[in-house]
Amino acid sequence: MNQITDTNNGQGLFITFEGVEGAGKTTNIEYIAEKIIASGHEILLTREPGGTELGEAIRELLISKEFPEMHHNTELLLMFAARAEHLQRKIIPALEQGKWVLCDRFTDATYAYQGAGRDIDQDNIQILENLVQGTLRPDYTFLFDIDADIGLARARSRGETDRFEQQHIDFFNRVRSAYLKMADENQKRYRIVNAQYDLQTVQTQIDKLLSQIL
Ligand code: Z5A
Repeated sequence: MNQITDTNNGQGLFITFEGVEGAGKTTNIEYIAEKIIASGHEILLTREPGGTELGEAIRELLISKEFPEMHHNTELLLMFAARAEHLQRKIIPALEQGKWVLCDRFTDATYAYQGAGRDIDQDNIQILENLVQGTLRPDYTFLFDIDADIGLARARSRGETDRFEQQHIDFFNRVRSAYLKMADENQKRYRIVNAQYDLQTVQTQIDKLLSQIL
């Protein structure tokens, strides 16, 4: 049987978190998870690339500086290989059990990083999206929007950088613009958080946006 579900038929919600590096996704996803649990829902908190044993191994290949010259198509295919595993083993089963799936990055990251960042044709990304996901798409996407400069400075202040974080600022400016364009084109799905402020101000925005969903 084809394990790709055409739609999110369970009662769970599929929520993804996007933005340039250092925007605060990882920090705030925990905060959001606590709020959703407190409102009585079971959750699966996960991330991409990764989320399964195989996916995490693929993640290591992708972010490692061991392969600085990885071909862009290889990068694209590895992202979707990890995603196929993640969907079949974790995301779809959780949604079918009625859980809310909170995923730190998903396919919009592919459109932003491999599409706008690496200049891979969107149509080719869409072919892989349809192959791997069927018609399953996130119900909501929180975009943590921040100047790429500020986000990168935050990310780099943590210490060692990964293969992506070594890209030129122009790359991250293209990524940010691609996210803002997707948000504009998918206004029902997207919720934009201005991530430039201090954490408390960011979380006040999140509370407001979450109250529309919970
Ligand atoms: N990637 C891709 O190319 N294509 C794809 O399809 C997918 C991914 C799915 C790994 O992802 C890489 O994979 C990623 C894109 C690529 N590129 N890189 N690098 P990742 O999600 O693991 O990596 P990341 O986005 O770089 O994570 P990050 O740097 O940890 O960013 P973040 O999660 O948005 O930020 P954070 O960890 O919550 O916060 C960063 C620091 O800022 C931290 O020290 C916080 O304490 C601090 N922080 C957070 N919020 C604030 C506020 N409001 N004020 C001040 N300081 C703050």
